[in-house]
Amino acid sequence: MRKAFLTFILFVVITMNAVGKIDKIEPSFWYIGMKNPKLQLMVYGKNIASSDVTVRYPGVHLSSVIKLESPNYLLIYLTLDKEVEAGKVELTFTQGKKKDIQFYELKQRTKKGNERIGFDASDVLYMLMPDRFANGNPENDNNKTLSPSIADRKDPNARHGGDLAGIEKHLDYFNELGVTALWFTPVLENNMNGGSYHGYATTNYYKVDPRLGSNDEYKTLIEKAHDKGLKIVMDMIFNHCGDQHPWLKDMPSRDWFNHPDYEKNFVQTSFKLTPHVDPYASSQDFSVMNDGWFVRSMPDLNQRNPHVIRYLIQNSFWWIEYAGIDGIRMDTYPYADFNAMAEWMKELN
Ligand SMILES: [Ca+2]
Ligand SMILES: [Ca+2]
Repeated sequence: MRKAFLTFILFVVITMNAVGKIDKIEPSFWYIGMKNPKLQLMVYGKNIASSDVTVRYPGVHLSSVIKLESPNYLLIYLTLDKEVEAGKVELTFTQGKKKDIQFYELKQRTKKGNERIGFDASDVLYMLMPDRFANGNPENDNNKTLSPSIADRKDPNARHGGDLAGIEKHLDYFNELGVTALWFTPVLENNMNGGSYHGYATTNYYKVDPRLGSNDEYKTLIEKAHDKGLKIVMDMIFNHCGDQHPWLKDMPSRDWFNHPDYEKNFVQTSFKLTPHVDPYASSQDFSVMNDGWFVRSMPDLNQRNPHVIRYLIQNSFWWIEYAGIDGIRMDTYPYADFNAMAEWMKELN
């Protein structure tokens, strides 16, 4: 009884001293030796914005801490010295007397940027939709934690159970065809009501959809494809995310999205791209095309917000470093901000 009471007291003390729970930090880890020494960390957690942050690690400096309009996000900008070593950076979050220490991992890169070849006009690119190509693992077809939770091949709008395991089983087939590169429609989580089997409504930029496989399976598949002389092109979308992404329910700031008052005043893109090339186009026509939402379930990200484009650019680098992708196919490119996309290309080059 006494022991149980002491355990209870200890638990209360520990709980009282912890900062409101940190749900996650994106990217979940990073790499040393990157050309850009700056690193943005997006911290998610209830009332996390009221924390003070300190950083302790040789060669890692705190540049700024940005509080957004929502109290549930915090952006931490770090600067990494050239000589910084791989290891775990100590991040301390303090709210009054409460403290939470997180260890943020910096990893070694496996390849330098100029060792990556990319793909070009000499490649034969085969496009496939992972959900519809081959079902290599029936066990991941249904997932109660995700919507839609059940695969149904009779419903054209449902998921059909195809996955990364199915692609892996058919790598020889691509060799026989003479294909040299594979472009999958997006593999990231689409926890969306309705037909998201195509993958173009991202709800987590750092996680492969579990109905297709895990992050590890994606990485392994790419390694196996490389062994067979096949490159992998990752499909990315900077223009929009899915409306079930936590950012829409709890907007980091109103300017995170274009037309944030979508519930009262929904603006859809005109899908007319001529304002890009017409020197006499009206700014109104350009704005409707560029800032209108692709569809109601795909909120339009505001890449003019420097924090948004930084998040997205880092996401590209993370997948290159983590999974070893050979190229990127960018979806809805002309619908995203022109200057921000140019920044992405220049940095990636
Ligand atoms: Ca499956
Ligand atoms: Ca847009």
